[in-house]
Amino acid sequence: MRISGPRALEVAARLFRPRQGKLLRRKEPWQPVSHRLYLGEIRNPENGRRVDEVLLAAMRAPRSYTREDVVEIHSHGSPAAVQAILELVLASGCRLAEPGEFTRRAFLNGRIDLAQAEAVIDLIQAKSRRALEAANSLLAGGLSREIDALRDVALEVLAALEAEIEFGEELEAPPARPELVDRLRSGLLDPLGRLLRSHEEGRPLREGLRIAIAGRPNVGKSSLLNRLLGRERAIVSPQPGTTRDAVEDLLVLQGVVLSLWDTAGLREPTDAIEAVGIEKSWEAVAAADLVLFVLEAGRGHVPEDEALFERLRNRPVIAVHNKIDLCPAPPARDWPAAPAVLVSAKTGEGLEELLGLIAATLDRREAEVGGEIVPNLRHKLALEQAAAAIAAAAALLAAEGKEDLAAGHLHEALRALEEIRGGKAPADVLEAVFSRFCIGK
Ligand SMILES: Nc1nc2c(ncn2[C@@H]2O[C@H](COP(=O)(O)OP(=O)(O)OP(=O)(O)O)[C@@H](O)[C@H]2O)c(=O)[nH]1
Ligand SMILES: [Mg+2]
Repeated sequence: MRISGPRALEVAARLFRPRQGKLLRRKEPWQPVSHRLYLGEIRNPENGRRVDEVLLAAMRAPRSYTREDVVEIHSHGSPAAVQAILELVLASGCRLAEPGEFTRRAFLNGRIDLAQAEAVIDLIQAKSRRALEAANSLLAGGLSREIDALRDVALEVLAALEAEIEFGEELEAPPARPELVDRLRSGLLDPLGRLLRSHEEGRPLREGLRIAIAGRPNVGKSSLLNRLLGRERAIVSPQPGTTRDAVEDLLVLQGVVLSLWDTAGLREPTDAIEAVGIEKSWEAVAAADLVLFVLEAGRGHVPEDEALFERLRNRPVIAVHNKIDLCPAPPARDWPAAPAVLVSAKTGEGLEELLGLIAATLDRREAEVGGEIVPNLRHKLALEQAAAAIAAAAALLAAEGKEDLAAGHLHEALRALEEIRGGKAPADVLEAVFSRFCIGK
């Protein structure tokens, strides 16, 4: 339990008795040393009854998470103990924190910027090693430093422009136009483009790679899902059209979360429910970063498969020839224009090779992203806004006499960049960020 605010220590002194407190009973009220862990107990001050044995730590302002006085109580954690302590804390003048309120205070008190506050949520929610790394780099201020560097360039060009607007005639050597335009391009637009690309390419690494398992009915899609997960997640049966609703589950590969979607077999639907299921299959395929297109090995090229593959052609696809245990001779993997693998969901043969192909997709992504810094959706929108404003400024600077307008666009770009760090972020942006937290963070 965490208490933050100017009266946090007072509340602690009221409810907590340190072990050695018996010896020091006269020295009231009790004053903890900052950043030291005390063993003791929480007592109900009304009747002196002991509620729980706890560890308590006080972090004095400004050396705390919120930069206010903070007290943390580590109880045994049973719902009853937590509830009893909570009631005593509330009766001592505290109120319940709102979701994300501690982090919001850390932001408002200037300990972290908004991008770092978001990193805290990412740390809490990280499902994989790669997501954890991205969150840590964000928390360490990686993105914030890049944004500052971009801001400096924009300010530098703006200062040159404004000097020209202000003292145009008196300046001995007004800044050369092509140089300013070039500075905007190489100093701002290029790095902005890189950050925007790493949002696109990095999303799967941070949030997970969405993989759809698709194909005709009965080719073994659900069996493949179960084999990949190592447990019976989806219903398997010899009857075509078994899977009706898309089934999702997670698997971690190379520190990245894979969210696997088993889908209804693709064919002419036989009833309304199946039709809805098949529609969902196509939605899963459209949203996927990678499609495992499952085929029945040894059946050759079935016309229906050709038609399906046609619709998948411009998506990242791996052709998975399943049921090779039924093939007397190794079948050809001659599926056009897609990496292919021969597997048996029944025996597990070829699974390693399939995982290797998926891992290669991840490696490609990782190489494309390059750095550690992966902007999130909010950052992306602000970066796009900044990029558009700078492009407009650069275009105006190519002609004479538009300095005022160009300067206006640069101011707009600066505002957009500052919103990432939270400097001038409007209230609804803050609301959106902190509402993603849970209580106590
Ligand atoms: N011998 C053999 N049988 C398999 C293999 N994979 C799946 N099967 C069988 O093929 C049948 C269909 O498997 P499912 O996994 O339900 O196929 P599906 O593609 O999910 O089918 P729908 O959900 O109807 O689209 C079942 O009887 C499975 O036991 C395999 O690798 N080898
Ligand atoms: Mg199925």
